[in-house]
This record gives sequence, C-alpha cells and structure tokens, in this order.
Amino acid sequence: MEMMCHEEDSLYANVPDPSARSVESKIRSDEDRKVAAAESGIKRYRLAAVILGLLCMLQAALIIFLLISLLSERDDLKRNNLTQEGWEYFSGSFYYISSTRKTWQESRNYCLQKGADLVIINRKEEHDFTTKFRKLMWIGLTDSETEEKWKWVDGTPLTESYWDSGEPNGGKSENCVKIKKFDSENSWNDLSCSTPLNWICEMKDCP
Ligand code: MMA
Ligand code: CA
Repeated sequence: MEMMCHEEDSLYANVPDPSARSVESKIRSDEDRKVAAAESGIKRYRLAAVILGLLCMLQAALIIFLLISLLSERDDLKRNNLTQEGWEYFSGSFYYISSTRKTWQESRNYCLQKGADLVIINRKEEHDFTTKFRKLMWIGLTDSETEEKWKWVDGTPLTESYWDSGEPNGGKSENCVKIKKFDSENSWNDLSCSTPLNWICEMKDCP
C-alpha cells in the first residue's frame, strides 16, 4: 500500500497543478510584458540618442558654417579697407606705395605702424611687381648691422638679388636699398639711409 501511495505520488508528480500553471503563465506573461516594456524603453532611448546625435551634428555643421562665413566676411572687410586706403593685392600680400618721402627708418616705421613692413622681395614676379610702379622707393633691405651683410627686415639674408650694375658701391655710407631702375633685373642701388624717398610696404595676407 505504501508502495501504491508512492506510486500514486509519483504518478501525480508530473501532472501540473492547474492553479500552479495559471500562476506560472501569469508570471511568464508579466515577465514578457516587462521584457517588452524594457525593449520598447531601450528602443525609445536609442531613438532619442540618434536624434540627439543628429542634432549635435547639425549644430556642429551650423557652427562651422557660421565661423567660415564670419572669417570670409572679416577677410572681405580687411580687403575692402586696405584697398580703400590705397593698398594693392598681389600674390598673397598687400602692398602700399607711398606718395610722400621719408628716410629709410621713418618709412619702415610707417609700415610697422600699419602692421606691415618694408617690402621683402623673394621672387622675380615680386621684383617685377615692385618695378611696375616706376617709382624710386625704399625696400626692406639693409646692411646697417654688419657692413656688406645684406639682410631683409625680417632678418633673412639676401639670396636672390637685383642690384644695378656697379652696385652696391656705397660702403659704410650707403646702407639702405632703393629701387632705382624699372626695366631690368639690374634695379637696386644702395643709398644713404637718411635720404628722403618714397617707399613700399608689404603686408602678408595671412589670417
Ligand atoms: C650714383 C651712384 C650710386 C650712388 C648714388 C649716390 C646717382 O647714382 O654712384 O651708386 O648710390 O650716386 O647719390
Ligand atoms: Ca650706391
């Protein structure tokens, strides 16, 4: 009998209790609902993150666009102002050709005051540009510091030169350089720095 009981026990052991089943299925459906809710929450977060990301990118693009617009506006203003004040643009620099005469140092001071300096001539095209004005003008070249060591105003030594034939010839009494001739590569003359002359400034067109 005891055996029977046991058998009975084991017989009913695998038959699910209907009330237990409904609890289990309720738990499962609760869990399903929770999972579904969590999933939809994650989806909403993802969507929010994507929208936020897109907005950030849009904002960044807008800021870059505004910055570029502002910078180009500023460049235009600078160009317009300089042009109105008589500066001429050529190949990356603005140039000012004076209409009055000053000593070499006073000429240089004028350029420095304007955020520029006396012209530094690096290329044949730039040399040609400076001679096309057909004016005797100071340029940014001197050997005042060490006799016969010609240096540009930015401290760089003279490499490519356009001396007139026989120049430089002034020794210690002619330490500054002017444009003397306009039609050839033989153009420069060293002259006493205290001579009043026209001058040419150069301002690099960099931001
Ligand atoms: C001459 C020539 C130059 C010199 C000036 C000085 C007119 O040119 O000798 O080399 O610098 O005189 O006035
Ligand atoms: Ca000379």
